[in-house]
Amino acid sequence: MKKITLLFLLLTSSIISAQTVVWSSDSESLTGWGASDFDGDGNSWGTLNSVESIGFNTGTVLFSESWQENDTETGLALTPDNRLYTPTFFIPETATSITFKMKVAAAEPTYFAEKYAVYVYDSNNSEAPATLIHQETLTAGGLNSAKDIAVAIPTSFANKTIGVLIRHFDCTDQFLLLIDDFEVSYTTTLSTEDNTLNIAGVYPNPVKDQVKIQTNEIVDAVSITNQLGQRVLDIKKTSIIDNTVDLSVLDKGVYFMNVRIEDKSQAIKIIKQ
Ligand SMILES: [Ca+2]
Ligand SMILES: [Ca+2]
Repeated sequence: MKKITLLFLLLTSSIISAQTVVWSSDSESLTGWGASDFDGDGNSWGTLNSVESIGFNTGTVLFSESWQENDTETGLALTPDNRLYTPTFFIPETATSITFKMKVAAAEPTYFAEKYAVYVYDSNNSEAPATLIHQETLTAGGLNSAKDIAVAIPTSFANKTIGVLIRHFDCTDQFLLLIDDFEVSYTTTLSTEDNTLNIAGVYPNPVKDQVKIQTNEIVDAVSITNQLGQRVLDIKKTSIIDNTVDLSVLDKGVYFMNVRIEDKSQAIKIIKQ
């Protein structure tokens, strides 16, 4: 019974609003990113592999240190102010809510008190101060401690090209702050004049080969773009049967599926296995 209610709610909300992922990254490509060693100690953000045991997905994560191993017994306590800048992206004027997500953890089960903050800034206005949207000191670390955070970006950033700044600071003598799986999305409220569809999603997602687009309308075309925005696959109407398309030729990874019905389109994030 609970399940039916939830499904109903999901369907209802998909009719009222549509969510678009404007940018996401699993840290595999750092094109467009920037890092700054603001405290000037020679240590800044870097990449690290194989931290699945902490709760991250396979592949690269980004790290910043508050302690470093050396040949003394106590190691070297650092006082980081390491700043990481995401690529910038445009949020349309029609956005009614904007959300930033990432996965975060401290690497060490005992020395976990890493402090970080997340800011948003207008990339075309260097005079404007960055807006703080989140900060915390982690209260756990090590095995399976990675957690997802989702924070609102003020809608005053709509109709602007914005960037996100992640700062590791105001902590010392712990170990590593780890972050990964970033996403910025926005919601627009649909009206009949909107150029957006209200497709509920695709199934299954993650996808191995065949995937069905969940809409009652007839899909006219599908194109697939990778995370760099490059178009990697075009599927014409004649190859779309019962709103189902074959993605078996795609390599594993994260893509956006752009679904077109008449003159409207919608992008849906998919994971290819
Ligand atoms: Ca990753
Ligand atoms: Ca530093």
